[in-house]
Amino acid sequence: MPRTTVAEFSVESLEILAPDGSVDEELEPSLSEETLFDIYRTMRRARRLDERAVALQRRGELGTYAPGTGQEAAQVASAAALAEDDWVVPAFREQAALLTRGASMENILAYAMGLEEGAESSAEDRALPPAIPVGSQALHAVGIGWAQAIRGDDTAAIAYFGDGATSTGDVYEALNSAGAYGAHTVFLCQNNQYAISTPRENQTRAETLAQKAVAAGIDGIQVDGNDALAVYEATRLALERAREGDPVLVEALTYRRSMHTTSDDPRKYREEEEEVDWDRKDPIARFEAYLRGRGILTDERVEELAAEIEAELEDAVAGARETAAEADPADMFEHAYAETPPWLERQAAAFEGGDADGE
Ligand SMILES: Cc1ncc(C[n+]2csc(CCOP(=O)(O)OP(=O)(O)O)c2C)c(N)n1
Repeated sequence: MPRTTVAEFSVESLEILAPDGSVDEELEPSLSEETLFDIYRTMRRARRLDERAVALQRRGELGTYAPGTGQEAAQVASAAALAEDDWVVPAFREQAALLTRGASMENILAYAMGLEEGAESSAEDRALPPAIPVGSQALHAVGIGWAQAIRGDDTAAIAYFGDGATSTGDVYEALNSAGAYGAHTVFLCQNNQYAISTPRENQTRAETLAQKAVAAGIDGIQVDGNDALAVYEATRLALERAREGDPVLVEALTYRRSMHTTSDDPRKYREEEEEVDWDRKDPIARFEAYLRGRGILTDERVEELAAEIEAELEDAVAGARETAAEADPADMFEHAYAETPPWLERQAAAFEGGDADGE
């Protein structure tokens, strides 16, 4: 039997806005000025929220926090492409996507303070609570997308995860089952170049992460994740396909400009030069240059917006602090089980009695 090529593949990459903000007019999506401004506004809100959250953590007011700084276009522009009745399935760095979805800064901060109340609006916003086990949420999004396929709904689910997650069994299984079941699922991989201290090059020998779709028989595309227009367009098209039962993997090339979490120091494993290089490709600066070029943004509007965001942030911090002050620490025993197992009851009783070790 002769040797023949039985399968070949290629991976496309999409960029619409160059780092200097100039646009490829042939590819430019026709978005209203209002939508464009909303995307910019939410990116700015997300960045300030990150800055404030890290400062609050340093003061001991927040638990561990994972900033999405640098990934605002990948998150906001993709979430902006969703329809209201689509579902969002986030990991732990998706504050920007959740803000786009309608979550309040106050709830996000409350959640980061360890308060369950912070996740309460999730169901209304059609967003699952953040998944901490890396990659697990990709399967949840397939479950939702499969249900949508069975029901014949014209909706989709989007799973957010990182480059590191693409090495997990859960993500491989999710990609494969989405293809096999025709799930209405879009996989939005934010390749931010690091999984804690593991650089992308050590993660896999695959040339792109988008090509991981190929073995699952589904479409994969790479997109400049710091280009809000390209992310929007790639996600919009992916969602269109997913609603028809053709799942898509989108690899958004971006950079985690800040720390992995507030317990990490990136200087231990990466060079300043690399960070400076990516600073030049900042997604907000690039989008701002484009909007200024189109006359949608002026100095005045940018200043007004900055003041609005500060006011929103102040209210959010005050609200989250108030919720935290009223919270009963014993609530931590309440949410994991429908019926509290005896060993947890013993711990709760010991906690109430002042014996924090619980045994
Ligand atoms: C199953 C599992 N293993 C390990 C961890 C510890 N952990 C937390 S984040 C992380 C790296 C995730 O990297 P990536 O998927 O690239 O996402 P990013 O943090 O860059 O957003 C690891 C290993 C975890 N949360 N879950």
